[in-house]
Amino acid sequence: PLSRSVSMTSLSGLPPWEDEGLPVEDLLLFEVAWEVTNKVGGIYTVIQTKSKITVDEWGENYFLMGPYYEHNCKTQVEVCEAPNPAIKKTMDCLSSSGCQVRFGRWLIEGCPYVILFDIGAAAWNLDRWKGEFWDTCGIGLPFHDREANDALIFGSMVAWFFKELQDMPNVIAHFHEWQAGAGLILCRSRKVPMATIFTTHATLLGRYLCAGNVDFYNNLDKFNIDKEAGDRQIYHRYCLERAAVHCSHVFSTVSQITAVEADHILHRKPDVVTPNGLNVKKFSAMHEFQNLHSTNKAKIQEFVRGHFYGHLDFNLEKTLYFFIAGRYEFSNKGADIFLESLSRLNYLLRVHKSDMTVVVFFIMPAKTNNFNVETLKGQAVRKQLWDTAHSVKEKFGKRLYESLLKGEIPDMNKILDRDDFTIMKRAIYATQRHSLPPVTTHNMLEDSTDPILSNVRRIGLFNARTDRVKVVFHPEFLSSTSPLLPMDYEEFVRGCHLGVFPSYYEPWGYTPGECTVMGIPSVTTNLSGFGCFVEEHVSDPAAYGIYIVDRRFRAADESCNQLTHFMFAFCQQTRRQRIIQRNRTERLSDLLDWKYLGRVSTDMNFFFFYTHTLSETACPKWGCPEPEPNPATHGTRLEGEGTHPGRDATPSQGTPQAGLEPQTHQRAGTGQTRCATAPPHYQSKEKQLINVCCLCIIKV
Ligand code: G6P
Ligand code: 1S3
Repeated sequence: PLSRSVSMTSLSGLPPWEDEGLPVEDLLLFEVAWEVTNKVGGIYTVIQTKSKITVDEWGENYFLMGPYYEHNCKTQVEVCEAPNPAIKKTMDCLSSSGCQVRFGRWLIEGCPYVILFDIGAAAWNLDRWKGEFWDTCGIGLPFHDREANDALIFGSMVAWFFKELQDMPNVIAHFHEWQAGAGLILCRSRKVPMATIFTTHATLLGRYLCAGNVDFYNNLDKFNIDKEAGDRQIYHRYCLERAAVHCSHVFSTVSQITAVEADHILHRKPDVVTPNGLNVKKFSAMHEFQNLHSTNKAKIQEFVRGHFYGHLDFNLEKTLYFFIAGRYEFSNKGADIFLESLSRLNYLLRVHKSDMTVVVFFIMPAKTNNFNVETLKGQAVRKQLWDTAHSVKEKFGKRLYESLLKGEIPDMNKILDRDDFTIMKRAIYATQRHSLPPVTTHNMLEDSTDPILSNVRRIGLFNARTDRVKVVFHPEFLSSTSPLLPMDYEEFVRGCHLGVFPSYYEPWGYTPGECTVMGIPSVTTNLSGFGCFVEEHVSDPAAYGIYIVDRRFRAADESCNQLTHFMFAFCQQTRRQRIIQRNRTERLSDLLDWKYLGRVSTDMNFFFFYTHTLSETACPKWGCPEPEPNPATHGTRLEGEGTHPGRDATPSQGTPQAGLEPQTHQRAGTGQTRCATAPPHYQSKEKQLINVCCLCIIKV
């Protein structure tokens, strides 16, 4: 049992991990996820950004577990021997039975230890492990579902590892998402003495249902979930996910909205919500991120010069760059309403005779067959113009210099000779084109059925000269080694003006948060975990460059109008207003820092062992990190205090704005004042969590 080496009472009355007499150092924390060293989606970002604060807190006792892929390991991991003898012994035991397990340090901030399991090398066990899994929990996996089979191999190895790790008495294992779920189910069914957490970052069925154009949130309680999962041929995966949820001691998710979804779809209310954070790096000089915007925008402008060659009849100084990026889930990520709104924005800019142009980038990976010729030609033409201008400039400069040396002002009509004019004319002629600048940068394998391209055709946004909104679909993630747009994602975001993420299904959604910490305004929705979090914590998000589209209580058409209005208003801002807004946006970044949000996660882990000693007060010591208040909410008005002094002028109105107003600081009816620095959802969950964790200890 968990309590084996942990005293159940703390004489000092302090939370036990702060009582020096207790053997906290015996605790080992494992985080298990398919995306450890293996980037597929957002879970990689969660683990990678959280690792620094977790290592700071857990030191040598923290281990990540993931699948071994040779390329990932070679490029991201420094392989070494496990310093912990118990772990080494366990790994040797698995290796001697024919399984390959690697140990090393993941070369990211914090350099956490990783234990990687070679799925391919253990695949010969698959049939046996499938049989065991069936005998254990009655879940059968079809042979054709490669992902589910791999998840089972991974889970079986993880469970085997924990079973062998008998020398360590106090183990906490945190499993992420259904792909890691099999390990949890097997550990529990084999009665391995450990505490388990399961975090879902999205429900399988939720994702599928939303992608199918279902009115999801208004029908959460009405779905026949078994049937829906069966209809979509994911019943086995769904069973695996649901079993993991119910086997875990503590079940958590990343946002309140996904907590409600999980309650209906997985039939368990999460015990705690742990919002996703980021590893925020502050520049010592405030203007540094503004400079970065400028230099990175210049790189995007270079691309645009090439892509729109022959059609550059818009002013690049009056051009704004919008973008959407992420997994290519057309309606879940809101690309559908974005395109519709762009068509309306185009109309508005045209009828208002606006001199602004908007270039919109869609960065969503799809099946392609490399860059298309027209796009590559654009960059070649731009390069040729640059080379021509450069060589003429050199000649011009040399002749001017020689003339000045002789004490003469040269005749400007003669300083360039006939040849110079010829090469300049030829360069200009090369910019003629008989087609419109392409919408997509790549050869699409499913061009005729691709949802973005089909909708572009429907709304007619073909990059015509008269269009004020131009579209560039880049169906591949960005890379600084690309011959077309040589920028990595962070540089690209910094160079843009607005990120637009009008998601319908988004348990958290890192993209707008990433924009925020880089000082770039963004659009999100009240159906995304991030959007709800911001709505809860910031009193006027739009003034801080976070526009929240209402997709919950409005019809799609109304949401489109709202999004159009946000974008049109953004286009009407002056440069000065945009600069002020970026400053305000960047100021919100502390709110999203793991430094503060991480306390929810790490303290949750400690809870497994120590909850019994916590007094159920309104603000237990673990929840209130004073004297290190969250700067984003610190200084806000507490009950009975005066208002916070005004900050910058509002970009649109030029009037002073209040700071981040607390939503409420008093729990209704209780008269208890909530600590201004602790996240409210955490506070409201504390009692429930205490009960849950006490139960966990009893269960184990
Ligand atoms: C940053 C730079 C300024 C530049 C501005 C352009 O603030 O520090 O030098 O003028 O970006 O802003 P814009 O919104 O027009 O890209
Ligand atoms: C999921 O990744 P996704 O883009 O498939 O997990 C992310 C991390 O928690 C979350 O931000 C996102 O909303 C989910 O959808």
